[in-house]
Amino acid sequence: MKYELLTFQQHGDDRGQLIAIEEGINVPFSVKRVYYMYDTKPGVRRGFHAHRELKQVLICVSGSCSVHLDDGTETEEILLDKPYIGLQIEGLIWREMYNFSEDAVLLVLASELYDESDYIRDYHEFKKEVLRHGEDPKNHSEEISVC
Ligand code: T46
Repeated sequence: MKYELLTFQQHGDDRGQLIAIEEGINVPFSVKRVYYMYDTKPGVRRGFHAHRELKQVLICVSGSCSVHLDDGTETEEILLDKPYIGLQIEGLIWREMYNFSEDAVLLVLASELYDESDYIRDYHEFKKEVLRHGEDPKNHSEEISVC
């Protein structure tokens, strides 16, 4: 499964903590867009899609939430509850975010501007694209790059 957990360096002192995110230093792609979700209502599950090309890092900068990942073969449940941990995902991974705490702020760094055509919102279509992708020999040696 193409995901990595990134641990960002914390610059802490007696005032508290600070984390700096710098392109090419601790995020391995050019960040073209930042968005965040907050005030998520109890019991809400978001996402339900995959991306074709987009690379992203998800950081729960306040509170906690969980992320369900599915690459068409295996699934993983990732708990994001530390502001210094980033979940890096790219390629064909179905994702759903759930169990948001009341104070959760989920910040996302994205490699591209918003583009609806990069979304696969139908799970059956996702599975078909995973199969097509697996049959293409040029995709066999792909690895996620991490700073
Ligand atoms: C993803 C997960 C982790 C925009 O106008 N611009 C944006 O950059 C984004 C991300 C969304 N929107 C609009 C589109 C929808 O009308 O905001 C609304 C909510 O977006 P969506 O339903 O896609 O949100 P999620 O939480 O299901 O998914 C989002 C991202 O869209 C997606 O790329 O990987 O967070």
